[in-house]
Amino acid sequence: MFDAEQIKSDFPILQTTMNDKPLVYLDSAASSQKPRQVIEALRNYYEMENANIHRGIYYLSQKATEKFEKTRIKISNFYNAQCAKAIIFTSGTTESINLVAQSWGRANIHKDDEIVLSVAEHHSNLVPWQMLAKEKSAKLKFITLDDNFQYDLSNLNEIITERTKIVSVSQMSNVTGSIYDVQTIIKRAHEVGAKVMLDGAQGACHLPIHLKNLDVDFYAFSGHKMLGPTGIGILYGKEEILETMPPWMGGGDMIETVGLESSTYAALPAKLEAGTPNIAGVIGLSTAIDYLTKIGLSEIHKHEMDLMDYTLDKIKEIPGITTYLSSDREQRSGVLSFNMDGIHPSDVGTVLDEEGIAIRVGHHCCQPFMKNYDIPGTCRASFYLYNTTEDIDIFIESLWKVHKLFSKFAKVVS
Ligand code: 7TS
Repeated sequence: MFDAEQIKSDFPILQTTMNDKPLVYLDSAASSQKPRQVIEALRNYYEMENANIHRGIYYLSQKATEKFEKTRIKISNFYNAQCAKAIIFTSGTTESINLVAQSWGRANIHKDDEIVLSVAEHHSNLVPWQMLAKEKSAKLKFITLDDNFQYDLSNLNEIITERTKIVSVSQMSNVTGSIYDVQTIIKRAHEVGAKVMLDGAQGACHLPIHLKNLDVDFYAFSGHKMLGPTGIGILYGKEEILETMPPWMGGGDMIETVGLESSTYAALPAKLEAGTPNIAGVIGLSTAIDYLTKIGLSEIHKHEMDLMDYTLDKIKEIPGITTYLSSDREQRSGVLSFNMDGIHPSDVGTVLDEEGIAIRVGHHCCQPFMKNYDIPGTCRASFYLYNTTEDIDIFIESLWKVHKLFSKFAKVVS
């Protein structure tokens, strides 16, 4: 039985206050909070087990190495990946995408080749490809959005063609929470021999994922959005593709033999993991996955959908609210972007902050998305497993306060 109150009690920060009000945290799309279990795992590692990995002959180093490598297997199983070797530790989604653009991209993208993205991408899945396209004189093409905040796939065969080398799109929007039909995109890309990378920064923490069934070539995500520490992320790649990729960064751990003039490289996954990795981050992420496994990603998604239904029911009573949301319930998640008529998103965020409510306002690192809809930004409330209907009640009550405050102000100035 899913019990959000019980879950919430595992998160120390959610027992604290912000501006002297109980904290209502509605910004999990930016970063999730961490349960006591994850914090304890980090503390235990630093207090009892801290050592570098893959190099020590002594007990502590071997223990740290074992925990580190077991986590790779755990992640592989949790997301139904091809194999543990296909899981590469990075610092986050951003680094994972840059790794693919710089390693696979530099080796495989040439003049006039086409890279397909969407207009809804986070800057992390836009800028690395712009840099590559500039370097290689390649062309960027974009999937647009329809009126329902979904990818417009009506002209997909014209966008993804024989010239396309890679398609890199997000699985779930961090602005609208839209769950996209990525299966159709993957199928079309593979028809023309292109690779597909999915930005799973939002998908990996909210949706049950079966990487093998998805048949995706690369998948990137961040530990900090799924109850884990900051600075740890994953790049999944099909083993046969990762095998062909040149190393991106050079250094310790990624070599087989080193001479003064040249070196040979280690096998996967070490080839793509130069230097001392974020060992504590991996150990914390391992505990985060245990926590998510215990609750279940399907249950978490269902809870977020229920919270969304509850919120939509109440928010529509407030005059002048515009929401940016797919009309089909099945294509939504626990992210709600909205604007209040005549009130700047920053003003909404400031009043909510005073009420102890954390939301994000602005462009959410998706400036082209905002340009597409000709808006300066949105207010965004995003839910996770620890949010309760009581959080939503406080949020809605505070939006009413914003509405009353600014309608009074409008009367004074008119
Ligand atoms: N892609 C998507 C879809 C994201 O939502 C984010 C972070 C990233 C990539 C980058 O992840 P990072 O962990 O490498 O930084 N999104 C947000 C957000 O919506 N608000 O703050 C960060």
